[in-house]
Parts: sequence; C-alpha cells; structure tokens
Amino acid sequence: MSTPEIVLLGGSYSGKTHYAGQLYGRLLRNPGLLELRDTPADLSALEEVLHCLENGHAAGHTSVGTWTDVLLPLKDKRGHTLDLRWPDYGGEQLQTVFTERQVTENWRAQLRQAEGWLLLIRLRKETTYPDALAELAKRLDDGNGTTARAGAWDANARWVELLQMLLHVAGVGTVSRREQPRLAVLLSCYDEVTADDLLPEQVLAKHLPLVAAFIDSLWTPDARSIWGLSALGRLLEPTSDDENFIIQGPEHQGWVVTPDGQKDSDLSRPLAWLLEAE
Ligand SMILES: Nc1nc2c(ncn2[C@@H]2O[C@H](COP(=O)(O)OP(=O)(O)O)[C@@H](O)[C@H]2O)c(=O)[nH]1
Ligand SMILES: [Mg+2]
Repeated sequence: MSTPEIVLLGGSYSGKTHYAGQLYGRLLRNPGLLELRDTPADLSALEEVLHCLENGHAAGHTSVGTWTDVLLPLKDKRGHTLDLRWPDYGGEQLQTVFTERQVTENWRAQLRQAEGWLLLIRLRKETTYPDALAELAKRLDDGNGTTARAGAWDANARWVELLQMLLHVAGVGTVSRREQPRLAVLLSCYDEVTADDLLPEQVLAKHLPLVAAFIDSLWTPDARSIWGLSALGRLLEPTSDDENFIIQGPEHQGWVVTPDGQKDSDLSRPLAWLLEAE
C-alpha cells in the first residue's frame, strides 16, 4: 500500500478545514472517484467538522497546532488503496514561513516528500494593487514614481515569493523542470467569485496574473491543474442554521469546477487528479 503525501498550502480562512469536513462527508455518504476503505482510523477531527455542518453551521477556526494529522484510508476506482495524509493546520504557519523566512524541520520534510501540493487560494481575500502594476508598465513622466503602499505586499508578489521559497526548500530547482511535485491550485470559496464563462485558470490569470504566469512557466502542463472549489456552496457562519445542510445533508452541498470548466459535485476530483487516480 502506498501512503501518498500531499502538502496542503493555504492561508488562514482559505477554507482548508471545511473542505476536509465536506470531503469526509462525501466519502462516507456520496462518494465519487475516491472512496473510503473500511479500515479503522481516527477521523474524529473530521467528524467534528461534519457534525457542525449537519447542524447547518460552520465549524470554528483551527488554531495553530490544534489539528493532529488525519490519515484518510482511501481506494480509487482501479482498486488501488492509498492512505492520504491530510495535513490541516492553522494557516498562520504559512504566513510565518513567509515573514520569517524559516521553515520548520517538519515542513521541510513534508515539502521534500510530497508527491503533490494542494494550493488553496481564496481570491476574495487576496489584496492586489492593479493600478500600481499598470503604472509600473508605464514611463514615469512626473518623476514621483508610483504611490507608495508601505509595507503592503501585493498578493501576486507574496504568492510568487512563497512558492519560490517552498520550491527551494523542497529541493526543486527553479531552473530545471525535473521532479516538480504535481500542483493542484484550488480557487476556494469559488461561489464568491464572478467567473462568468472563464475557466478557473483564466480566473486565476485575471485576478493574480503574476501567480498564473509563474505557475505556467515552472510547471509543465501535465503537472499542474487549476480548479474552482466551493466546498460549502455558500458562506456559513458558526451561527448559521442553513436548511439545505440540515435537511438535504452536507454531502449534497458544494461543488468543484474542473480545469475544463465542468461543474461537478465530486469534491474528491482534485485529489484524485493529484494522486493520478483519475
Ligand atoms: N462562501 C464560502 N465560504 C466558505 C466555503 N468554505 C468555507 N467557507 C467559510 O470560510 C471561512 C474559513 O473556512 P475554514 O475552512 O475554517 O478555513 P481555514 O482557516 O483555511 O481552515 C469559514 O467562515 C467558512 O464558513 C465555501 O465553499 N464558500
Ligand atoms: Mg482551519
């Protein structure tokens, strides 16, 4: 049996915990490409999240270090078994990597081992300064330069910098194209995004053009894919009591948009792609 490792990368409030809870509900009651094996495992952390959703409300915030690794015993349609380690954590850890330029030994080991990286980006939470980018491309006639936005990083620059650091730590040269981990970018809380008829990769390119260009240039097309993810289908608060969740059940809420633009209720699809089980 293989234990494929994935690294889950996403900031605070990007939807990591609710995706895990929804995935668990699907695996139990409405499975798609990946199914749960009948094997004892400690899934209490996921059960707690699912329990909140069954009652129509969101779970609380996962603080730094409160989540213990969950090992999901899965099988795919080919009968292959795989244990998927779901490394949820408080997203503050990723921020710390960025601000302190340091990676813990645990993270380093995970980044080096992982076959796949799952990157959650919640576009609505990403701040960009498109005017400043446009100004950069122009000649400066007034001599004053662009207006200073002291201390604030554009999300484009932050993600590119962060990805570069993570690749470096993982031992992947930015020059050679060898041995990149497979990368699935999940544009999370996709229900908040006005996508029109654009594909997820076009939506990423529209909102975060430099991130899209960086990913395009570093990952070969077959090693990356960009998805829309709405694990809940809508915003839930810890105080909500959403009838759809209570009556129909959380396993019938939420969807993904595949890289070729199909809406699909199988929340396991990006993982199946990452694990090459599709
Ligand atoms: N609109 C919308 N909100 C979501 C979705 N998934 C999670 N959220 C909300 O986003 C917030 C953060 O989610 P959470 O899973 O705790 O993020 P984490 O900090 O990355 O673990 C919560 O208030 C959720 O209710 C979604 O699919 N759509
Ligand atoms: Mg969380």
